[in-house]
Amino acid sequence: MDLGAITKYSALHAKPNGLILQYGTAGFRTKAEHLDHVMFRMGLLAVLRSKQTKSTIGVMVTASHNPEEDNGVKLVDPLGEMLAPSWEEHATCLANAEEQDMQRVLIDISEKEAVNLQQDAFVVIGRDTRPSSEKLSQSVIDGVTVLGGQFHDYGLLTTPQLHYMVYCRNTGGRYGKATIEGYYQKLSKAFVELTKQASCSGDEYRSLKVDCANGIGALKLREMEHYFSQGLSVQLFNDGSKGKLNHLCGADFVKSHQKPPQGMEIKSNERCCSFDGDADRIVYYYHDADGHFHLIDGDKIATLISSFLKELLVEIGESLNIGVVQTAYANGSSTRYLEEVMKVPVYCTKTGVKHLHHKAQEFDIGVYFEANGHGTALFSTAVEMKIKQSAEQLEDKKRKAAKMLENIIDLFNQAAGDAISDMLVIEAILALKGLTVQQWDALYTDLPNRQLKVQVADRRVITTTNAERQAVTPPGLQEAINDLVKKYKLSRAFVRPSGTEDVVRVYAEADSQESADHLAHEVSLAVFQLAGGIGERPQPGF
Ligand code: 16G
Ligand code: MG
Repeated sequence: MDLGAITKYSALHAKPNGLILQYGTAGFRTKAEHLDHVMFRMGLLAVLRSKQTKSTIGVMVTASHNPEEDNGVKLVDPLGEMLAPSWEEHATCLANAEEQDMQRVLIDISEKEAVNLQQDAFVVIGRDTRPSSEKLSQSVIDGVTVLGGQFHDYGLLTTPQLHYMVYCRNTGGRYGKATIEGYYQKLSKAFVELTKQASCSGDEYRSLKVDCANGIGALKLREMEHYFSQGLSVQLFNDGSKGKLNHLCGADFVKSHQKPPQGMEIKSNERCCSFDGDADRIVYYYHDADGHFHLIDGDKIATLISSFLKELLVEIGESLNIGVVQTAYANGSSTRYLEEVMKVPVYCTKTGVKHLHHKAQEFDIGVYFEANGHGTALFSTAVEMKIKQSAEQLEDKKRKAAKMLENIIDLFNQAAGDAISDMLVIEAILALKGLTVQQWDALYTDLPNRQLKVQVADRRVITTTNAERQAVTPPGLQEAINDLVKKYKLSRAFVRPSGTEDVVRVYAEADSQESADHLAHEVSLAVFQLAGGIGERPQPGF
């Protein structure tokens, strides 16, 4: 380590005194102007992680669905996963070290993690379309180079594309080529082969409206479009040519406001979807003939995908273990449908992609989705081999199903939830099964639900267990929630401290919207009273 050079460069990316940030569920995220030192230091940390794992590490500069003025950064581990938890702690320590302590913290991390400093390091970098992203990713590069790391700057990429690049580079090209063309070709080839099998080929199945949140998804989808245009024609909205990133549009807006994005004309029964700002989430929706808006969220996406995979397995005659992973936010109707109708086992984990991803790896085929639209399907290597063999050996109908499954495996981004990849999977399944968006939506009816936020002095007073479905502290809170839930039919409620905002989140569902709204409000009051609410008491009405 050239300590002199580190000190010199670090001074050019000086940390504002007293600023404390935390590597949270999705890395660091805050106002862009506070992030320069964090970027430089994450460049340093990525080099150490790369040396330790003897693998390529990714650094993504994005703040996903946050407002345009924010930015953020996260590190991507060798197989495309989120950074290991012990390194998240290192990231927090390094980002918060005052200028004079930074070197010591860096040396501490290398010693604790037994990093061989002689080892080569390679880091790949991607960024979203925020005005601040280019300069911030340059600061990452400064950090990488001052520690002697090699790097490749991919420039503008969606978050899942960067995960894909990391995964490709660390698996000797077996997963795919680590270039943007490699990504487009791998996914499009699988998609076009799949949709060739579809007997329904009307325009209804071939066109889709996509709200790109005025973000990176628009650029990448436009580049990719002609690779798959035989199978699908996409019409892009909020493509960044005029509107502001994530403003009144995008998957997060549509999901949380339960209404269509601005800037998109929707005719009745047209299939529409929204990406978020870094294109790792997707939700679908449509207007019915009466002009009512219907949201098809991550739960219904998981249901469509896992049902289809299960049907294919039955056809091939393979009894592989398939599991669906959700969080406490999954609508109760989706869980019931999957368990009782589809007979697919469902598991619940804490919120945050890394928890779902980890759990999904336990199955031959693990499908995971958050209700907010982030998810994918993971296939174990053994399954992939088995399916490839079946596609060679089986006869006629079985062979066709095995071939489809083979294409589906290629079509999923197994390194991360990916709006583009998920979109193509969904479009292929709808075309193959001849399902309209309304028929898909009718698989089950969502229970009415409501989400609220409560301001408290310190949200850490709320601790939870049982995948966040029960509060352990403060004392009396869970008992209060239990009593409130008893008042309503088909009801359920839970509270958890947010990992990305300084608030407590409240979720309630019940047999009617009115009941869900009441229950959510009453639970908010209980949180306010028992967990140190600040500001105005929660008011009824939304
Ligand atoms: C982050 C997570 C997302 C989760 C959300 C919850 C990743 C990549 N992203 O955006 O999965 O749903 O946080 O936010 O893990 P909350 O803790 O504020 O409710
Ligand atoms: Mg995102």
